[in-house]
Amino acid sequence: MNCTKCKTKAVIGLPRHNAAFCKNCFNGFVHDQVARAIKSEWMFGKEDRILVAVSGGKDSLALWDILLKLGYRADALYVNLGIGAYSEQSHAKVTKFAEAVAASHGAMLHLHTVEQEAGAGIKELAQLIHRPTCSTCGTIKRYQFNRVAIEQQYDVMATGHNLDDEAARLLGNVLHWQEEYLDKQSPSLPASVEGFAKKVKPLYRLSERELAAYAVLNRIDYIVEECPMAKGSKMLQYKEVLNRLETESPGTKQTFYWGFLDKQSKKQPTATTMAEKDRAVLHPCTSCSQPTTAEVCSYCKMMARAGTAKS
Ligand code: Q46
Ligand code: ZN
Repeated sequence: MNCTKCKTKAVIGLPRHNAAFCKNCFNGFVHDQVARAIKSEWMFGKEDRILVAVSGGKDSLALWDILLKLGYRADALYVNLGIGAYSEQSHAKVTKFAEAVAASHGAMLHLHTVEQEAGAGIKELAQLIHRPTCSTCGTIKRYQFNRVAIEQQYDVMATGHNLDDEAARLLGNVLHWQEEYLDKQSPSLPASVEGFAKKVKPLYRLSERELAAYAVLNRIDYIVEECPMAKGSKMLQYKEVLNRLETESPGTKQTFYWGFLDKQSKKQPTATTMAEKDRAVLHPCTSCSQPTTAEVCSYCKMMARAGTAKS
């Protein structure tokens, strides 16, 4: 198998693009897909400061690497969830990577430790407040990323969601007709109200397999294990189904998700209408000032409940 572009020996075949690439041309392909995503969705420019949400996994570390190599000003935030060996290992991978990019690009890493703030790791905290671990985790991560982005004056927050993540999420939203989620499933969500950071997903054009190959070829040392709490999750089931379809018909995930984005862009209420809707229902939390639909935001409620349960 030879590289479609330069005809030297290929290291990876991409059936959905009907192509194969050597390492250099594959890196070029990956960088090009990210650059196209940033441009077509108006994500950010060279002057903007970007905060990348990193977990120690391949996608988020690859995203940080790619943005820096493309010449963007990108720092990162890692939230240590306090899940035993998994968090210890992912924390170590992130720190090692951050030291390398601090030296080569002057980028920096912000850190938030759940145990330090809540007095318990994510599993114990979820038990204490009688909520599922992943929804507790989601609330904490969303809150902390937004807080750091706003407090440290980043222009935009970027996450490592890839094509597989977005296609699986779309399948879940369609299966349950979650219209509100469908409306907001976009690779670029504007900062609709003051106190909310703009959120973007620059990897939405690349598959999980392509990102794993990018990480390996570029010697990015990432944590291979998934978070142990993800076991048996609906998202993993949807990914499995989509993978089976993709094997039978390469390009299925892309057609499904990009097709959805194309239709959304035609019928989508404009960013202004979405912002108007948000402005009508959101106001500052009386405890921390982050925008919320209730009087007190769900993060502050959660922390208060954890405090009461412990005392
Ligand atoms: S939500 Fe759940 Fe993930 Fe948090 S506890 Fe792990 S699996 S990390 S995206
Ligand atoms: Zn609050």
